[in-house]
Amino acid sequence: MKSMTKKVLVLSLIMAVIGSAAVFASGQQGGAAQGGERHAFVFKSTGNPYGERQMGGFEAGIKEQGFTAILRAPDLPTAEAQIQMIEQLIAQRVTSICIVGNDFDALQPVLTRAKNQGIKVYSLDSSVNPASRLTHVNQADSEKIGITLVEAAYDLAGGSGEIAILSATSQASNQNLWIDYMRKELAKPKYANLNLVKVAYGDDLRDKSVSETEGLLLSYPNLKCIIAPTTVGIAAAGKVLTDRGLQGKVALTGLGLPSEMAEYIDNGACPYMYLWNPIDVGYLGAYVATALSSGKIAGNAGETFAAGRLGNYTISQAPDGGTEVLLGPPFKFDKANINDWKSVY
Ligand code: RAM
Repeated sequence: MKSMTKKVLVLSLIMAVIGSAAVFASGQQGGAAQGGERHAFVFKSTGNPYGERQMGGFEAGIKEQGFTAILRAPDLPTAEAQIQMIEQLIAQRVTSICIVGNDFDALQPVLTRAKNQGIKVYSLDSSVNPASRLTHVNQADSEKIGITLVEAAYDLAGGSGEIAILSATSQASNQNLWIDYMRKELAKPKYANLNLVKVAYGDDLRDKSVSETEGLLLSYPNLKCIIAPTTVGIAAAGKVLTDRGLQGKVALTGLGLPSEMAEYIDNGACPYMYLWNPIDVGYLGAYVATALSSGKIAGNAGETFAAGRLGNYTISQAPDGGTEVLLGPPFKFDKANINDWKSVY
């Protein structure tokens, strides 16, 4: 019995070695096209339902084109953890890497190495700097997100008073960009009586987001509104406000998943919020991957490609000097429509 197990083990070891040798050989011949393309997606961290939906959309888009999707996410949302994963993907000679960046600049050396080996590198959701990417899949116009969230806070706070932001990590480039646009908007005379007292960081971790919300309530007893431009943060804040019965006293808005926020929209803790379809963001990424690998696009502004059920897209100039593919406008969720969406994503 024991020697039988041993034989099986040895055999599977030999097969694994032959298997990896084959992958290595095909990679050396630029063989993604020969052995089937393998497209990788690296999200910010595990345990984020938004990230799971993005990865689901990516996988569906890659599979329906007949290729293999490799999905990765580190335990913690750090650049260091993503660098290790990208090193592994370079060693595996994947066809493309889609990175949801935990840092704008820190991934540049490893992503440059990937690009130099012929791997098509692009970012999605949370961008990396233009030198690190061929293009970026942007879920919605970043400036519009910033302006929209400030307008919502102004409305919910009744035009004046203290407001705070509950963000993801302090390095998350998507949240930081939205916050920059929020600050620009808040500088306008219309918002002179709205006072941004703090930007707190829950790191897209549920527990930390809960304690940061509690900290905001303790430090700022007159707080009128919390803007959470992260699905993890807004859900945590919704729970804290609900548990403390603060509906109607401290309003919550931001970017949330309908499935996680329906309860807090219904009970009034979050009168309304915004998002886009994370499944579609990932799905669009899948078509950027194959348009890059087939040479249909190189990532330059003006190039066009077809993205399956989503239709045609054109690459445009991004405000950061690189290029991007824009999915569409953010969508508003409130009591009137949340029940139609909570089972979708
Ligand atoms: C969180 C992540 C993600 C962001 C959404 C809105 O899930 O930080 O990157 O796009 O929120």
